Amino acid sequence: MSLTAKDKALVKGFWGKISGKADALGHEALARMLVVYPQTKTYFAHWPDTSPGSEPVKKHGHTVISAVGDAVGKIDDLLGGLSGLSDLHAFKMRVDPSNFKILSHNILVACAVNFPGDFTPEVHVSMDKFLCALSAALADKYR
Ligand code: HNI
Repeated sequence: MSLTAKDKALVKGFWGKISGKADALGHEALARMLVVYPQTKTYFAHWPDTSPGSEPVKKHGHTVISAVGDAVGKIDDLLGGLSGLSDLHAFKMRVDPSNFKILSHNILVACAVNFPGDFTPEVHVSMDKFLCALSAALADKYR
């Protein structure tokens, strides 16, 4: 299921509208992932706090959503563009790739909650396809 030119245009258009508020989106997505899927907390056991609004969750929400924004810019070559990040998740953090789907789901929920006007069903489909492609690229170095 590859991204069409229309998907790419919708993703870039949506991101262009929301990028000024990306940190709030990143925080909401990460905080929801940690609360709703508590098994994901095992990867962040070295943080002093994993609750919504805590400093590490805010900081890492920024890190993750900046990387997603960066990936929007690399939408024509996600495999190449994300290979370094894939290496890190596979060999340093050792994140089970099934978790990429969980975070993607929470990013979509956060988009819907924060930007109900811009997050139309059409944008929803294209963002879902984009996050699937991003997750596949992140999982590429695992084997
Ligand atoms: Ni992820 C670190 C991006 C999904 C667990 N992660 C990062 C960094 C970026 C990043 C960027 C910083 C890397 C560095 O040190 O240079 N992560 C992303 C993106 C996604 C993602 C774009 C998917 C959309 N990561 C996940 C998931 C998990 C995860 C689903 C686990 C549930 N990531 C981590 C952990 C770290 C991390 C753990 C290290 C964090 C720290 O503070 O030590």
